[in-house]
Amino acid sequence: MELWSISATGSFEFDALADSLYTVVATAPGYGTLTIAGIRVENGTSQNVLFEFTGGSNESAMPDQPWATPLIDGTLEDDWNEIYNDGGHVGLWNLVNMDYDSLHVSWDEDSLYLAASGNFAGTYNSLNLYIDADYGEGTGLSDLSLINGEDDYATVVNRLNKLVNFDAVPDFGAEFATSTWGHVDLALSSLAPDGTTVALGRGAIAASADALELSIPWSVLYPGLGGDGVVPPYAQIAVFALIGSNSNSAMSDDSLPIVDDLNAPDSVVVIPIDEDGQ
Ligand SMILES: [Ca+2]
Ligand SMILES: [Ca+2]
Ligand SMILES: [Ca+2]
Repeated sequence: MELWSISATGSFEFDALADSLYTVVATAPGYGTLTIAGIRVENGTSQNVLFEFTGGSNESAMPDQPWATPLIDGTLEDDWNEIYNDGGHVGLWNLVNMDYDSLHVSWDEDSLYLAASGNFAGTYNSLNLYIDADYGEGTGLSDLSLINGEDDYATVVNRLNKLVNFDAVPDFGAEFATSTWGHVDLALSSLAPDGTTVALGRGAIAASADALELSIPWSVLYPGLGGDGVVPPYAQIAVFALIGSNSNSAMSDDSLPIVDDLNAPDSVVVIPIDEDGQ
């Protein structure tokens, strides 16, 4: 048997079959089994037999390519993949008071890893990241004003910015967020569509004067899939990052990605996780 293709549309060729009647049984992950009987091979003639899988679909897939397992320690090593760079854009709060440069991603079979680089030496502001686990579905929180919390910097939830509405990016809705303070007070929270937050105990997060690094296990990102490093077919993650202040009611105009209107961003950084659906 010669394997010609295993793509969405492909073919198999069986060579040198003796004259006979054949039955072919075919399966595809997530679909039913097809049995085609009565295929007659006679006098060396060739036959085309069409398999058409219908109904059903894959429920889970593997991330396309495990890249690396970065050390989450606040130092950006060279095993990250840069996915967005703001081209040297400096916000109105200038470099002394925190400024993002770039966003980086990696993953392995266990976790998704995200990092931001920049000038994070200032101690009066916070690094906010909003993470959409299923970009394209429009699920999650899109109006950050719904997040509960006081207008101060005492907790992650209080620091999460409340000024941004993602209505202009209808595919985006955040399921997770973090907000740092002083490079030490930082944690990941889940976000519900109504603004409810829950602190997450799993994953790692670290920050320094020039990098923020974090990990989220796939099992936390996609609890409905039961773990084991699986993701939804064609999964895309999206991220929006901003510099917040010592209250949740002010922010720098230096974000990832850079947008015209920080209160109503019209773009986010989209990260394809699975492109082959399996
Ligand atoms: Ca590191
Ligand atoms: Ca910048
Ligand atoms: Ca979402």
